[in-house]
Amino acid sequence: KLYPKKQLTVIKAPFSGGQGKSGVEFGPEKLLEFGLLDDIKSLGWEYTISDPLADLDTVAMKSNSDDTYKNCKRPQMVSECCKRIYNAMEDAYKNESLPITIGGDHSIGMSTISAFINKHPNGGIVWVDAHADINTPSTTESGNLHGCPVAFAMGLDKENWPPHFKWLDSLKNYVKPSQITYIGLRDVDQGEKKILKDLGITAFSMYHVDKFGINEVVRMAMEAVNPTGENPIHLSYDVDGIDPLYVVATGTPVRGGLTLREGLFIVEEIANSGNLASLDIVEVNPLLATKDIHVVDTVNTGLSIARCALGDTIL
Ligand code: 5AB
Ligand code: MN
Ligand code: MN
Ligand code: MN
Repeated sequence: KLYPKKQLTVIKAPFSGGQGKSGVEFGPEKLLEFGLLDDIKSLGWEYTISDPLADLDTVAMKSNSDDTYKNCKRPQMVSECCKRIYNAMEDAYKNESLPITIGGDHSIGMSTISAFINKHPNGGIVWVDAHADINTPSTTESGNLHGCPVAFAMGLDKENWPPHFKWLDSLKNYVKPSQITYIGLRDVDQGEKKILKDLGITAFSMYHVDKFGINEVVRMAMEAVNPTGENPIHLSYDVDGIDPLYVVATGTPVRGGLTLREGLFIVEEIANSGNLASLDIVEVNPLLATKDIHVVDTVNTGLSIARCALGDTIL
């Protein structure tokens, strides 16, 4: 058992520099305001809170910076914040405390999956998302680093990395193509399709969910990244993997996504396996809603993901 003491660390990542819209930096506060800590307690877990960006004014950093490198936007602040989150993850693992990183935009995934793979070199990553987030500095058209975290954690296209990412380059392990799988894809850029294909990464799009059903897709995904059934799993959950019917308040919604139940089933199955080592819940943007109910739906979806991950069951 990975966490017999049922201790976890909530890592706050109120960060929006990986993309252009404002508001996603309020994701962590909203999840807390809607009762994340009460949910954790009522499921019998002890928590500590880690706030590695507390002394940074990331909003000011973002608006003041003309920090770009080639096509990549704000590499300096993304790198600085990701490095802090990497260290916070490392501390949590050291204390045998399950890290739950709450965002914030998905650029921070480069640090959470890197920390995971350096703690558990044989671990597997499940990335739930409408997007593959595997653009490199050469393929990204938007220049938004929340579309690139997987490529950085895999060490792809290093020749064109902004120099700020040296610390990532010096880590012992990169994520290998066999160590990551996707569920929920439906908006993948041409350059990303080529990378997924060339590297032979196992990916389950919405087509596969429709064709095989979510139960079989989760089984195949787990088999791909954890063939023995005994390795730790990191779950990186972009709430835009779920359909915008349920998750309106997010920066890059794409129609035709997972139903709420499909989205939660993935988490229930991974929790059931007993192998969940760490979790990210990202891209909740409470400012991107025209009605209060949109915020309520989206934040509650994030809370449901957390509860399922901690072993909550319907019966
Ligand atoms: B998210 C896009 N592929 O690179 C790009 O929300 C979208 O973390 C990225 O999944 C979406 O800008 C990033 C077009
Ligand atoms: Mn996404
Ligand atoms: Mn994402
Ligand atoms: Mn998004």
